[in-house]
Amino acid sequence: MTIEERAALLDRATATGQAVPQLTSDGPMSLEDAYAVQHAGIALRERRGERLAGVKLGFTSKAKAEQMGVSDVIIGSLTDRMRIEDGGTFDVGRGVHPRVEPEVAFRLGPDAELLAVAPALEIIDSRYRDFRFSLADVVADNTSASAFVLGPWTRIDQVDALAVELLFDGETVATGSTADILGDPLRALPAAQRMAAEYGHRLLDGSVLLAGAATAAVALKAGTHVEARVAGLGSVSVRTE
Ligand code: OOG
Repeated sequence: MTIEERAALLDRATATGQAVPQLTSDGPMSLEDAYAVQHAGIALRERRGERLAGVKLGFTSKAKAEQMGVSDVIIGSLTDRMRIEDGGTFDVGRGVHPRVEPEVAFRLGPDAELLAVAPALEIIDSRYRDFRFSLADVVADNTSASAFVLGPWTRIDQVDALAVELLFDGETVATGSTADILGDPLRALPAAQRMAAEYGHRLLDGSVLLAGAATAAVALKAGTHVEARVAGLGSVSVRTE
């Protein structure tokens, strides 16, 4: 399969909610090719009118890396259509097998500097069967990006040891600390800059950087009030249907 054919396969899986076999089940794929597939998939979205809204990092925490058995930090793209308003709804039935993670988000300025920080929810949804993949597979699949929700923005100060909690209908389902994200989520910026330069992502003025999960991801089902609380930053929520 060409790069474009691989991107189209994953794009269709996203649209239909039908999982596909891992791309590497046919043989190995280089990280370069995997990022080429990711960019080709974003190009398909842009042709449909979606606009780049930012970037996300994956596997910045040990909990996530251990959950998925993959340890290198990866970068993916976010578009405006992936954004859900705080308190908005997410349709679980349109996904393959969506999961949610509590995160922190940064807003970037004109020189890719950090302007503000917010509590965030990221909904990830691997397009691969059984939510299983190699590093190259998940990179090609735009790092499982599906949707994201941003809470209120705060000026950045120190965000290195804030308690993070994920709640379903008011019950705690996962806890962690922002220290679990690269030791300090502020390290997400140099990490993103390095990876963006290496793999061809753009850190645009006013865009969002999702720093990666502070906990393992938790499977979503319909009819749940999902909330992330980050001490000192406040909370952000979404309702699933
Ligand atoms: C890949 C995305 C991981 C994170 O925050 O670590 C990620 C996946 O686990 O499907 O977004």
